[in-house]
Amino acid sequence: MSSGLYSTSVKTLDKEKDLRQLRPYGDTLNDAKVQLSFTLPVPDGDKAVEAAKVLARKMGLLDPLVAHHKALDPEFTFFVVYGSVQHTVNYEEIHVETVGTTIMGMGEIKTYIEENIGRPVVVIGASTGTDAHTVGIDAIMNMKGFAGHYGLERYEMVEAHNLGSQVTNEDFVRKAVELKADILLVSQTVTQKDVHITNLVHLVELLEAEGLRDKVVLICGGPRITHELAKELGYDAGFGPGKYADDVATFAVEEMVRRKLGENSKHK
Ligand code: B12
Repeated sequence: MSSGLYSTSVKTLDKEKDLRQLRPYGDTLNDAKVQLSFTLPVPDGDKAVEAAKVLARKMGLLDPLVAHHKALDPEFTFFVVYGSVQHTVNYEEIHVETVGTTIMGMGEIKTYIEENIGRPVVVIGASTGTDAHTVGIDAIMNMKGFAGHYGLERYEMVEAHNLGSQVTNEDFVRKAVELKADILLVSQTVTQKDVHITNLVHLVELLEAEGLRDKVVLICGGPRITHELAKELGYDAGFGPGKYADDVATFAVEEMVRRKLGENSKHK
Protein backbone atom coordinates (compact mmCIF):
# COMPACT_ATOMS: atom_id res chain seq x y z
CA MET A 1 0.00 0.00 0.00
CA SER A 2 1.41 3.31 -1.00
CA SER A 3 0.45 5.03 2.29
CA GLY A 4 2.39 2.30 4.16
CA LEU A 5 5.47 2.98 2.03
CA TYR A 6 5.08 6.69 2.65
CA SER A 7 4.84 6.31 6.42
CA THR A 8 7.89 3.98 6.48
CA SER A 9 10.01 6.49 4.59
CA VAL A 10 8.84 9.34 6.80
CA LYS A 11 9.62 7.29 9.89
CA THR A 12 13.15 6.55 8.63
CA LEU A 13 13.63 10.20 7.82
CA ASP A 14 12.44 11.11 11.30
CA LYS A 15 15.01 8.88 12.97
CA GLU A 16 18.13 9.12 10.89
CA LYS A 17 20.42 12.07 11.19
CA ASP A 18 22.64 12.56 8.15
CA LEU A 19 25.45 14.99 9.02
CA ARG A 20 26.24 15.42 5.33
CA GLN A 21 22.69 16.65 4.69
CA LEU A 22 21.81 18.43 7.86
CA ARG A 23 18.32 19.93 8.05
CA PRO A 24 16.78 22.13 10.75
CA TYR A 25 14.70 20.49 13.48
CA GLY A 26 11.24 21.90 14.24
CA ASP A 27 8.75 19.32 15.46
CA THR A 28 10.46 16.16 14.16
CA LEU A 29 13.94 15.28 12.95
CA ASN A 30 14.61 16.46 9.38
CA ASP A 31 11.35 18.41 9.00
CA ALA A 32 13.51 21.41 8.00
CA LYS A 33 11.33 23.88 9.88
CA VAL A 34 12.69 27.35 10.58
CA GLN A 35 11.22 30.44 12.14
CA LEU A 36 11.88 33.83 10.70
CA SER A 37 10.86 37.32 11.77
CA PHE A 38 10.66 40.58 9.85
CA THR A 39 8.75 43.81 9.59
CA LEU A 40 6.88 45.11 6.55
CA PRO A 41 6.10 48.81 6.17
CA VAL A 42 2.35 48.22 5.63
CA PRO A 43 -0.70 48.28 7.96
CA ASP A 44 -1.58 44.99 9.71
CA GLY A 45 -4.40 42.92 8.12
CA ASP A 46 -5.18 40.04 5.76
CA LYS A 47 -3.36 41.64 2.84
CA ALA A 48 -0.25 42.18 4.95
CA VAL A 49 -0.31 38.54 6.12
CA GLU A 50 -0.59 37.35 2.51
CA ALA A 51 2.34 39.61 1.55
CA ALA A 52 4.43 38.05 4.32
CA LYS A 53 3.60 34.55 3.00
CA VAL A 54 4.45 35.51 -0.59
CA LEU A 55 7.77 36.92 0.57
CA ALA A 56 8.53 33.77 2.58
CA ARG A 57 7.75 31.56 -0.45
CA LYS A 58 10.02 33.70 -2.60
CA MET A 59 12.74 33.16 -0.01
CA GLY A 60 12.32 29.43 -0.63
CA LEU A 61 10.25 28.47 2.43
CA LEU A 62 7.78 25.66 1.81
CA ASP A 63 4.29 25.89 3.37
CA PRO A 64 4.91 29.18 5.15
CA LEU A 65 2.66 29.81 8.10
CA VAL A 66 2.33 33.27 9.61
CA ALA A 67 2.50 32.27 13.26
CA HIS A 68 2.33 35.82 14.56
CA HIS A 69 1.61 39.28 13.19
CA LYS A 70 1.29 42.48 15.14
CA ALA A 71 0.92 46.13 14.21
CA LEU A 72 3.95 48.07 15.39
CA ASP A 73 2.12 51.29 14.51
CA PRO A 74 -0.50 52.18 11.86
CA GLU A 75 2.04 51.78 9.05
CA PHE A 76 4.29 48.87 10.13
CA THR A 77 3.59 45.20 10.90
CA PHE A 78 5.83 42.65 12.55
CA PHE A 79 5.66 38.99 11.42
CA VAL A 80 6.89 35.64 12.64
CA VAL A 81 6.74 33.06 9.85
CA TYR A 82 7.25 29.31 10.21
CA GLY A 83 8.10 27.06 7.25
CA SER A 84 10.43 24.43 5.82
CA VAL A 85 13.70 25.27 4.12
CA GLN A 86 14.85 23.27 1.14
CA HIS A 87 18.59 23.55 1.70
CA THR A 88 20.84 21.18 3.60
CA VAL A 89 24.28 21.65 5.12
CA ASN A 90 27.25 19.30 4.97
CA TYR A 91 28.24 19.49 8.62
CA GLU A 92 31.30 17.35 8.08
CA GLU A 93 32.82 19.97 5.81
CA ILE A 94 32.46 22.82 8.31
CA HIS A 95 35.67 24.12 9.89
CA VAL A 96 35.74 27.08 12.25
CA GLU A 97 38.59 28.84 13.94
CA THR A 98 38.09 28.78 17.71
CA VAL A 99 40.18 29.92 20.64
CA GLY A 100 40.40 26.23 21.62
CA THR A 101 42.04 26.06 25.02
CA THR A 102 41.27 24.31 28.30
CA ILE A 103 39.66 26.89 30.55
CA MET A 104 41.31 27.53 33.91
CA GLY A 105 39.32 28.57 36.97
CA MET A 106 39.97 31.75 38.96
CA GLY A 107 42.35 30.01 41.40
CA GLU A 108 44.24 28.23 38.62
CA ILE A 109 44.71 31.51 36.78
CA LYS A 110 46.18 33.11 39.91
CA THR A 111 48.67 30.25 40.26
CA TYR A 112 49.45 30.32 36.54
CA ILE A 113 50.26 34.06 36.69
CA GLU A 114 52.39 33.63 39.82
CA GLU A 115 54.36 30.78 38.31
CA ASN A 116 54.69 31.99 34.73
CA ILE A 117 54.56 35.79 34.83
CA GLY A 118 55.52 36.57 38.42
CA ARG A 119 53.60 39.83 38.80
CA PRO A 120 49.98 40.99 38.55
CA VAL A 121 48.81 41.50 34.98
CA VAL A 122 47.09 44.77 34.06
CA VAL A 123 43.87 44.59 32.07
CA ILE A 124 41.91 47.52 30.69
CA GLY A 125 38.51 47.16 29.08
CA ALA A 126 35.92 49.41 27.47
CA SER A 127 33.09 49.65 25.06
CA THR A 128 34.77 51.88 22.51
CA GLY A 129 33.82 54.42 19.88
CA THR A 130 30.20 55.57 20.01
CA ASP A 131 29.01 52.27 21.50
CA ALA A 132 27.05 52.86 24.70
CA HIS A 133 26.44 49.20 25.61
CA THR A 134 28.17 48.33 28.86
CA VAL A 135 26.55 45.06 29.90
CA GLY A 136 28.92 42.88 27.85
CA ILE A 137 32.16 44.40 29.12
CA ASP A 138 30.72 44.54 32.65
CA ALA A 139 29.93 40.82 32.41
CA ILE A 140 33.60 40.14 31.75
CA MET A 141 35.09 42.66 34.17
CA ASN A 142 32.76 43.49 37.07
CA MET A 143 33.43 41.97 40.48
CA LYS A 144 30.08 40.19 40.56
CA GLY A 145 30.51 38.81 37.05
CA PHE A 146 27.78 37.24 34.96
CA ALA A 147 25.86 33.95 34.80
CA GLY A 148 27.80 32.45 37.70
CA HIS A 149 31.23 33.49 36.43
CA TYR A 150 33.01 36.13 38.51
CA GLY A 151 34.47 39.06 36.58
CA LEU A 152 38.15 39.98 36.32
CA GLU A 153 37.94 42.56 39.12
CA ARG A 154 37.63 39.63 41.53
CA TYR A 155 40.71 37.79 40.21
CA GLU A 156 43.86 37.85 42.32
CA MET A 157 47.02 38.72 40.35
CA VAL A 158 44.82 40.65 37.90
CA GLU A 159 44.56 44.44 38.07
CA ALA A 160 41.38 45.19 36.14
CA HIS A 161 40.30 48.65 34.97
CA ASN A 162 36.86 48.97 33.42
CA LEU A 163 36.75 52.29 31.58
CA GLY A 164 33.04 52.08 30.72
CA SER A 165 31.43 52.96 27.41
CA GLN A 166 31.88 55.45 24.56
CA VAL A 167 35.62 55.56 25.17
CA THR A 168 37.42 56.90 22.10
CA ASN A 169 40.20 54.76 20.68
CA GLU A 170 42.63 57.61 21.38
CA ASP A 171 41.66 57.72 25.08
CA PHE A 172 41.79 53.94 25.26
CA VAL A 173 45.35 53.87 23.93
CA ARG A 174 46.35 56.73 26.26
CA LYS A 175 45.00 54.77 29.22
CA ALA A 176 46.80 51.63 28.07
CA VAL A 177 50.09 53.53 28.10
CA GLU A 178 49.37 55.25 31.43
CA LEU A 179 48.45 52.02 33.20
CA LYS A 180 51.06 49.93 31.35
CA ALA A 181 48.32 47.53 30.37
CA ASP A 182 49.21 44.00 29.31
CA ILE A 183 45.75 43.01 28.09
CA LEU A 184 43.29 45.22 26.18
CA LEU A 185 39.61 44.25 26.09
CA VAL A 186 37.29 45.94 23.61
CA SER A 187 33.55 45.44 23.52
CA GLN A 188 31.45 46.18 20.45
CA THR A 189 27.70 45.67 20.36
CA VAL A 190 26.37 47.97 17.65
CA THR A 191 27.14 46.61 14.20
CA GLN A 192 24.91 48.85 12.10
CA LYS A 193 26.70 49.96 8.93
CA ASP A 194 29.67 47.82 10.10
CA VAL A 195 30.63 50.53 12.59
CA HIS A 196 32.26 47.86 14.77
CA ILE A 197 34.64 46.87 11.96
CA THR A 198 35.71 50.46 11.29
CA ASN A 199 36.20 51.11 14.99
CA LEU A 200 38.08 47.88 15.73
CA VAL A 201 40.42 48.37 12.77
CA HIS A 202 41.06 51.99 13.78
CA LEU A 203 42.20 50.84 17.22
CA VAL A 204 44.67 48.37 15.70
CA GLU A 205 46.04 51.14 13.49
CA LEU A 206 46.51 53.46 16.48
CA LEU A 207 48.28 50.75 18.48
CA GLU A 208 50.54 50.00 15.53
CA ALA A 209 51.34 53.69 15.10
CA GLU A 210 52.30 53.90 18.79
CA GLY A 211 54.46 50.76 18.47
CA LEU A 212 52.26 49.04 21.05
CA ARG A 213 50.45 46.36 19.10
CA ASP A 214 53.08 43.65 19.70
CA LYS A 215 53.40 44.52 23.37
CA VAL A 216 49.81 43.83 24.37
CA VAL A 217 47.28 41.04 24.13
CA LEU A 218 44.41 42.56 22.16
CA ILE A 219 40.98 40.97 22.52
CA CYS A 220 37.55 42.02 21.33
CA GLY A 221 34.11 40.72 22.16
CA GLY A 222 30.41 41.26 21.62
CA PRO A 223 27.25 39.57 20.40
CA ARG A 224 28.41 39.50 16.78
CA ILE A 225 32.11 38.96 17.32
CA THR A 226 33.67 35.62 16.39
CA HIS A 227 37.23 34.49 16.89
CA GLU A 228 37.60 34.25 13.12
CA LEU A 229 36.48 37.86 12.58
CA ALA A 230 38.72 39.09 15.39
CA LYS A 231 41.79 37.42 13.86
CA GLU A 232 40.92 38.85 10.47
CA LEU A 233 40.83 42.37 11.97
CA GLY A 234 44.23 42.01 13.63
CA TYR A 235 43.18 40.95 17.15
CA ASP A 236 44.61 38.04 19.10
CA ALA A 237 41.18 36.64 19.92
CA GLY A 238 37.46 37.33 19.81
CA PHE A 239 34.72 36.17 22.15
CA GLY A 240 30.95 36.19 21.68
CA PRO A 241 27.92 35.22 23.72
CA GLY A 242 28.38 32.38 26.19
CA LYS A 243 31.96 33.39 26.95
CA TYR A 244 32.98 34.69 30.35
CA ALA A 245 35.89 36.12 32.33
CA ASP A 246 37.52 32.71 32.80
CA ASP A 247 37.58 32.05 29.02
CA VAL A 248 39.16 35.44 28.37
CA ALA A 249 41.61 35.33 31.28
CA THR A 250 42.83 31.86 30.33
CA PHE A 251 43.49 32.87 26.75
CA ALA A 252 45.09 36.19 27.70
CA VAL A 253 47.59 34.92 30.28
CA GLU A 254 48.54 31.93 28.13
CA GLU A 255 49.04 34.29 25.20
CA MET A 256 51.25 36.54 27.35
CA VAL A 257 53.42 33.57 28.21
CA ARG A 258 53.45 32.26 24.62
CA ARG A 259 54.63 35.66 23.41
CA LYS A 260 56.89 36.20 26.42
CA LEU A 261 55.06 39.42 27.35
CA GLY A 262 56.29 39.22 30.94
CA GLU A 263 58.18 41.75 33.08
CA ASN A 264 61.01 42.37 30.63
CA SER A 265 58.95 43.34 27.63
CA LYS A 266 56.46 45.52 29.51
CA HIS A 267 55.99 48.81 27.64
CA LYS A 268 56.94 52.01 29.38
C1 B12 B 1 20.43 46.85 26.95
C2 B12 B 1 20.48 47.37 25.52
C3 B12 B 1 20.66 48.73 25.33
C4 B12 B 1 20.87 49.70 26.48
C5 B12 B 1 22.35 49.61 26.92
C6 B12 B 1 22.51 49.89 28.39
C7 B12 B 1 23.88 49.55 28.85
N1 B12 B 1 24.28 50.20 29.88
O1 B12 B 1 24.56 48.71 28.29
C8 B12 B 1 20.52 51.07 25.79
C9 B12 B 1 19.03 51.34 26.00
C10 B12 B 1 21.31 52.26 26.25
C11 B12 B 1 20.75 50.73 24.33
C12 B12 B 1 20.98 51.68 23.37
C13 B12 B 1 21.07 51.39 22.03
N2 B12 B 1 20.91 50.20 21.43
CO1 B12 B 1 20.78 48.54 22.41
N3 B12 B 1 20.37 46.91 23.17
C14 B12 B 1 20.31 46.48 24.41
C15 B12 B 1 19.91 44.99 24.44
C16 B12 B 1 18.43 44.94 24.85
C17 B12 B 1 20.71 44.10 25.38
C18 B12 B 1 22.22 44.13 25.20
C19 B12 B 1 22.84 43.44 26.40
O2 B12 B 1 22.98 44.05 27.45
N4 B12 B 1 23.15 42.13 26.29
C20 B12 B 1 23.64 41.30 27.40
C21 B12 B 1 25.18 41.10 27.36
C22 B12 B 1 25.64 40.33 28.56
O3 B12 B 1 25.43 40.35 26.20
P1 B12 B 1 26.65 40.67 25.21
O4 B12 B 1 26.84 42.11 25.06
O5 B12 B 1 26.51 39.83 24.01
O6 B12 B 1 27.93 40.17 26.07
C23 B12 B 1 28.38 38.84 26.12
C24 B12 B 1 29.30 38.44 24.95
O7 B12 B 1 29.01 39.05 23.74
C25 B12 B 1 30.68 38.75 25.46
N5 B12 B 1 31.24 40.09 25.33
C26 B12 B 1 30.66 41.29 25.14
N6 B12 B 1 31.57 42.25 25.11
C27 B12 B 1 32.78 41.67 25.28
C28 B12 B 1 34.06 42.19 25.31
C29 B12 B 1 35.14 41.35 25.48
C30 B12 B 1 36.52 41.90 25.52
C31 B12 B 1 34.93 39.96 25.62
C32 B12 B 1 36.06 39.07 25.81
C33 B12 B 1 33.66 39.43 25.58
C34 B12 B 1 32.59 40.29 25.42
O8 B12 B 1 30.59 38.49 26.85
C35 B12 B 1 29.26 38.74 27.34
C36 B12 B 1 28.89 37.57 28.25
O9 B12 B 1 28.89 36.35 27.56
C37 B12 B 1 20.15 44.57 22.95
C38 B12 B 1 19.17 43.54 22.39
C39 B12 B 1 19.43 42.18 22.92
N7 B12 B 1 18.42 41.54 23.45
O10 B12 B 1 20.58 41.70 22.86
C40 B12 B 1 20.00 45.89 22.21
C41 B12 B 1 20.81 46.13 20.92
C42 B12 B 1 22.21 45.64 21.15
N8 B12 B 1 20.80 47.57 20.81
C43 B12 B 1 20.72 47.97 19.59
C44 B12 B 1 20.68 49.30 19.17
C45 B12 B 1 20.49 49.56 17.70
C46 B12 B 1 20.82 50.35 20.08
C47 B12 B 1 20.80 51.84 19.74
C48 B12 B 1 21.65 52.23 18.53
C49 B12 B 1 19.34 52.25 19.61
C50 B12 B 1 19.15 53.65 19.14
N9 B12 B 1 18.76 53.79 17.89
O11 B12 B 1 19.37 54.58 19.88
C51 B12 B 1 21.38 52.44 21.03
C52 B12 B 1 22.89 52.53 20.96
C53 B12 B 1 23.40 53.80 21.37
C54 B12 B 1 24.90 53.73 21.30
N10 B12 B 1 25.46 54.87 21.08
O12 B12 B 1 25.52 52.69 21.43
C55 B12 B 1 20.66 46.80 18.62
C56 B12 B 1 21.99 46.61 17.90
C57 B12 B 1 21.77 46.26 16.46
C58 B12 B 1 23.08 46.12 15.75
N11 B12 B 1 23.41 44.89 15.41
O13 B12 B 1 23.80 47.03 15.55
C59 B12 B 1 20.21 45.65 19.54
C60 B12 B 1 20.68 44.27 19.11
C61 B12 B 1 18.66 45.72 19.59
C62 B12 B 1 18.02 45.43 18.25
N12 B12 B 1 17.59 44.20 18.04
O14 B12 B 1 17.91 46.26 17.43
N13 B12 B 1 20.69 49.40 24.12
